[in-house]
Amino acid sequence: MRMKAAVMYEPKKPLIVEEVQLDPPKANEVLVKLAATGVCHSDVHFYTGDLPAQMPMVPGHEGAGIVQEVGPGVTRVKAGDKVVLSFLPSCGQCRMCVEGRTNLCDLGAQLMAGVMLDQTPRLHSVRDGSPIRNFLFVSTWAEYTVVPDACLVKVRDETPLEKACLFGCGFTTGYGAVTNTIHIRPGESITIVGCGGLGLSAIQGAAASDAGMIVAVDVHEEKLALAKKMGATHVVQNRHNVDEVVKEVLHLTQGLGTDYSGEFVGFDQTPETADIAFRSVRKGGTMLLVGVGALSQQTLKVSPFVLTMYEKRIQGVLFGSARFRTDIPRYVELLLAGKLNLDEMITNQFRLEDINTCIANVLAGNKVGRQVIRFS
Ligand code: CXF
Ligand code: ZN
Repeated sequence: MRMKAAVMYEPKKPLIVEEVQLDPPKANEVLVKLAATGVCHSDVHFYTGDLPAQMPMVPGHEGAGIVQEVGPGVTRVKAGDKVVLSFLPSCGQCRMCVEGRTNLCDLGAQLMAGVMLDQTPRLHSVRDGSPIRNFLFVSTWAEYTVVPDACLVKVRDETPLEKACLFGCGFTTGYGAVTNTIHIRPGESITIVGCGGLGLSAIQGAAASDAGMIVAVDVHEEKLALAKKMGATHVVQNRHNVDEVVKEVLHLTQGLGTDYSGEFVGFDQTPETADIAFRSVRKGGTMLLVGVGALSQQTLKVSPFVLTMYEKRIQGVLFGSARFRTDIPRYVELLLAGKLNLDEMITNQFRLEDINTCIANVLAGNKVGRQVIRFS
């Protein structure tokens, strides 16, 4: 079929929204009509070349839509089902999947290959049939996508897909970091550095877990205001002075630091933001690294002496340690019960044609919340 997609031909060049050819689903694949897709900061890493991408490519990895057609062997979903996509596949059979750590499924090794699990493309140029790479198996900046059935989960018919698309990356990553990776307990404290999509979701996870002190740190006042609405108990503005921010967190915690901290910044991650998280966590505490920085950036400069003397832990977090097939339907329940605040996280809605504006907004770094593209 022919459909409209945003194609990235070169790093740092505007994407072209144009007709492309999409092949039908093969075995264990599903054709999905996208209802909405978010613009995640990681997409922009590939646009800038901070993370390597093969082009031409259709980016986007935070999507939700409706199943149109299934290939042979697909049993999990049928045409008409609402689904949320997961950019990380889960085969259900490898050791990590069987152990319940499905975000670390072995199929993830092929994540950035730009082709489907059988090594072939589904996207082609309408001009000469040449292949267009997919992005993280899901390529959601398009009207339709063909994805492995290892990369989606069915959700209830009542699910508002224009919100639930955030469960495909940002929300699940932030909320899961706090509720899955560390299982924050009632009364425990956390410093959340970065109050974009990830950080605001993490704050909601901490508040839902009855955390004690939830300290939100960001450069932008607007984001701190939003952080308060999501449940932050304290906010500290980062005026690009690490010592000042850390001093404030220590002051709030009688000189100890919080039980946990996390770097949720993502695209704008710097040695300073990582340092704030590392220095704000108490002795014996755990610092999470959640936002994805540029491959070339060595943002974490840690003194082994300090690490040892204070027995701090540093923990990476991929997709909020999600078991997406059970976590995402749970998040849908919370959403339908009015227990999540996605409305205020989604500050802007766009059309696919606006994709270059969305990217410019991420690059400008001062926009509040998540940008969502709606297809209908
Ligand atoms: C990223 C992780 C690194 C590869 C691209 C996707 N996760 C979420 O945005
Ligand atoms: Zn993402």
